[in-house]
Amino acid sequence: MRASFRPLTSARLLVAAAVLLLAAGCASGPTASPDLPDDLGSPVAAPVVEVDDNVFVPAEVVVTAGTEVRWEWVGRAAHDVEGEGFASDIQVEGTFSHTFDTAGTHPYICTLHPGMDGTVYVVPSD
Ligand SMILES: [Cu+2]
Repeated sequence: MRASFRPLTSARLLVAAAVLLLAAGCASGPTASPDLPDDLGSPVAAPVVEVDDNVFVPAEVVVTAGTEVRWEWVGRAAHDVEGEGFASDIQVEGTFSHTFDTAGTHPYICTLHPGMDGTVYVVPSD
């Protein structure tokens, strides 16, 4: 399972770079669709994010609107999941789930650990 960590980190950097490019260059573009990166992969049907010690794995997930994302605590320390419109308890084990109904970019953080963050990209279900 650990073997998958490094590629995801690289992918995260690429996504961050893409977001910056979009922010810099597309301010006058069409506004019909949500502000999502162009290079998102295919949506995941039943995403599970591991809440490990000071990192969410994977840090980015892509889902279709209406999909429930589930976080599973696997580390030893206490963490939480907090974003706009959703927040878990601070917990050391167990799970938290949230259904994302609105297309767009949904960043979230662990409020205990600066730099421990993730993003849920929600694409329209059409
Ligand atoms: Cu944390």
